[in-house]
Amino acid sequence: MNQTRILITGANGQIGSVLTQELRQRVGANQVIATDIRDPEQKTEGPFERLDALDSERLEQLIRQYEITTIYHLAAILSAKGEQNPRQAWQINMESLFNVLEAARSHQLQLFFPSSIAVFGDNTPRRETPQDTIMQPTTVYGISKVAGEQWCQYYHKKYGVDVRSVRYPGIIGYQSMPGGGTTDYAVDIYHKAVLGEPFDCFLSAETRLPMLYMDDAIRATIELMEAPAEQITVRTSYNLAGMSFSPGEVAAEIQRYIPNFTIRYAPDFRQKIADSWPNSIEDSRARADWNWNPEYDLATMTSDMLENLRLKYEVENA
Ligand code: AKB
Repeated sequence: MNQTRILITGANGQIGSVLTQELRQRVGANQVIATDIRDPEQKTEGPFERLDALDSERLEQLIRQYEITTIYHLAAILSAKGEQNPRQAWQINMESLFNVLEAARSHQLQLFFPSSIAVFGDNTPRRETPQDTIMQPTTVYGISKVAGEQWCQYYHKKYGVDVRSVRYPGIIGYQSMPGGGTTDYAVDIYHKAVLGEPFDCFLSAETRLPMLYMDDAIRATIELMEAPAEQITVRTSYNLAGMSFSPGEVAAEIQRYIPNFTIRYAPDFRQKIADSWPNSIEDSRARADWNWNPEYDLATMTSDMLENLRLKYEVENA
């Protein structure tokens, strides 16, 4: 059997940077090729290659050079940023997906494609949103994820590509910063709290959204990819749930540790996006097929976030 050799696109991003580290620990630093359109801010152990995910020739060259067996395709334009230039977001998200799907087909690679709760829209049932339901998204990012899921299933059915996917909710972690998403506030708020600053929230106090702690998100991704193929019954994308909370609820949880923390609400264009997304997600297929089970809730996540961010800022200021 070929040794696992992994290529990650968007490896400098919020999820990509943490996933790269975790995979390197599991399979060896040199077995994981981190790629991104920009150089990383900090050098990490293991190979890094510049790759614009739109450049199929360079992708092909790296796959051959490193004898890649698996791709995690994390490069994408997210929901809020995508609305600033919808055509460009569509082009980047779709063309880069075609590049990795084609590479997976011709080299028989395993492929991970991140979908999102953004596939749902205004007329989707909001509470406990089911796996199979109405998907009429309101953002170009959401449209690209619905189309992407369908293309993944197509490549699986037509060409036998082993492509797997989850619909990520908002991801919260202390290790990295998100960029261009609607759920980004839920990371920023912890940083401001630890720095002793007030937080201006671009969503209203009661906007409840599905969220997932980074540790759970990374574990879900790897567990899905490592599950036996016959257990994978969904080749579009799995619903995935961790917790749900609103800005008001997370602020109250933070105030248990930092009583003088303050939050002000100034909803902007992202409010409309958030209002079109589910409040909570029903993820029984992921639980049944590959034993998904989240470990963190709002309370345990908040305690871990605050502890780790305090350490991080202490080290930086030391
Ligand atoms: C975003 O807010 O755009 C992302 C997502 C939910 O996919 N975090």
